[in-house]
Amino acid sequence: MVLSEIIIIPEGDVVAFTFFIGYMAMMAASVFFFFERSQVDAKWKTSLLVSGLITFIAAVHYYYMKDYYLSTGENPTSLRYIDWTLTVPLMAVEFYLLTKAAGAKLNLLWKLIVAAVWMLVFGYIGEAFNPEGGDTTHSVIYGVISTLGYVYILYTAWFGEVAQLAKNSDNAKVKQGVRVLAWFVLVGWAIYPIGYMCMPGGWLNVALGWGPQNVDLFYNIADAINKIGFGLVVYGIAINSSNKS
Ligand SMILES: *C/C=C(C)/C=C/C=C(C)/C=C/C1=C(C)CCCC1(C)C
Repeated sequence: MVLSEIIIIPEGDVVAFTFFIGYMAMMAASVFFFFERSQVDAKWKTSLLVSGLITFIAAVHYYYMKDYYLSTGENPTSLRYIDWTLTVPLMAVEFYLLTKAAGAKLNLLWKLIVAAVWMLVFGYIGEAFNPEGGDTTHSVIYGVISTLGYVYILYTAWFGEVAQLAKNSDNAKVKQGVRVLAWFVLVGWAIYPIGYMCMPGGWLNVALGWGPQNVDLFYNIADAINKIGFGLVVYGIAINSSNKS
């Protein structure tokens, strides 16, 4: 019989620590969102289901990412981007579900998903194929192309269709909630490019000497804020506009 190795957190390894905490937090959040579905009106149950799926998918990826990081000491780039490619479109679904009652059409959802996939595919190319030796050209070019997708989503949430629909919504909670989610996209999502720039040769790596382990540190912090926080905002809207006790 082969006993699997015991995985421990090396003392002082902050990144490993955030992988473990991230895993547990995503798990706990999923349980919370799934159970709380029974407390909201029927029309909000899908939104809570999606919140729970986002954190659950992340929890499974964190389970594998922490092992990958502990056994190789490297960034689990592929796992990270698979996670995001599933969860960021689900966040677009949250925007769509919130604004649907105010008239959102399916093509809004598709535009957000295409922008998200654009952002992530080019980000992945920038990160996974970053040449060794500190040449910045590659990561800058793909980082900029990726940012176009990000800016599109940001624009849609603040001024474009999502913002307009929320404005027309007759539910004050939806109005407020969409505004809060737009802040998440502006501030919470902006943490990711900061992590990206800590890659070898990245601007923050070169200018401030922030090493590549900070890529995961920023991504883990950002994921906790954005996935759990975003879900809690949706939960807040749902519970406050439900008639159930
Ligand atoms: C749950 C995961 C989320 C919300 C992931 C969001 C990821 C981003 C907003 C990533 C953005 C990037 C850029 C804007 C440029 C550099 C490359 C990325 C992919 C890190």
